[in-house]
Amino acid sequence: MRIDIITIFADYFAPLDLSLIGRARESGLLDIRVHDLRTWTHDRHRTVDDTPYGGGPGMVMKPEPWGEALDEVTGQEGTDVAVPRLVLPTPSGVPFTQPHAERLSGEPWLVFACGRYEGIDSRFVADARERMPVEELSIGDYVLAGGESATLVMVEAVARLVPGVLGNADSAVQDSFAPGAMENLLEGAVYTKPPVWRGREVPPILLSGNHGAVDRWRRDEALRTTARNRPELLDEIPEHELDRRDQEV
Ligand code: 6GU
Repeated sequence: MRIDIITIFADYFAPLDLSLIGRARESGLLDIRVHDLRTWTHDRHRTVDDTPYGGGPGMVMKPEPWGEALDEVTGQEGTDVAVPRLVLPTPSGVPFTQPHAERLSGEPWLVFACGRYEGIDSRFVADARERMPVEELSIGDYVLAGGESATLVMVEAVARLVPGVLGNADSAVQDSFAPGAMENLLEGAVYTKPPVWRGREVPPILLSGNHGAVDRWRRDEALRTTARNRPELLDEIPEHELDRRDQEV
């Protein structure tokens, strides 16, 4: 998968050299390219923003550098598809959730355009929509100073679902929010060695070797964690996915 990121803060993306994503880049599974928007300015001050028409506080990003940046980045060789999908991180976007991450992980080419200030001139978005699919996505109901940290979040959520990126092919299967039997349940408590730590024992069932009992215990734990932290998620579970034991938890 190829991912291009256009930003005025290229240094913000240094974490993409690390860990899971860093290794996937080295192995060639991910081709991530970070571009400085100011490359496509032509004035001495490399200006990317201006005051908003209609007045009001803050600054708006100018359309010209963004238009040129997208033209050049999308005109580059590197994938077997003609056009990428453009992702615009914005607090006014559609909420980004695990189904988005799954769908985007199957795309061959994504471009993230990181706006700052009060956003990018809307004509840039309208112009891009004529040539490629565009999604405005928000990572939650709070306001960040710019799209960079949101892009890091989305790139990580997407990249770990690209086949081969996770070491253990199964480890995405049991995630909270992953599709499957525990869909819509949060993962419950987990334990490792030692069996007793500061007087606290690991729940004996996990040491029993009884896989059926362990599965049942994990599901009960997931139900309890969900009821405590995200009770509204329990209402979304279809009746036929709940069994008698679930109702008792
Ligand atoms: Cl994607 N961008 C910004 N600036 N703020 C946000 C966001 C994105 N998602 C939530 N808040």
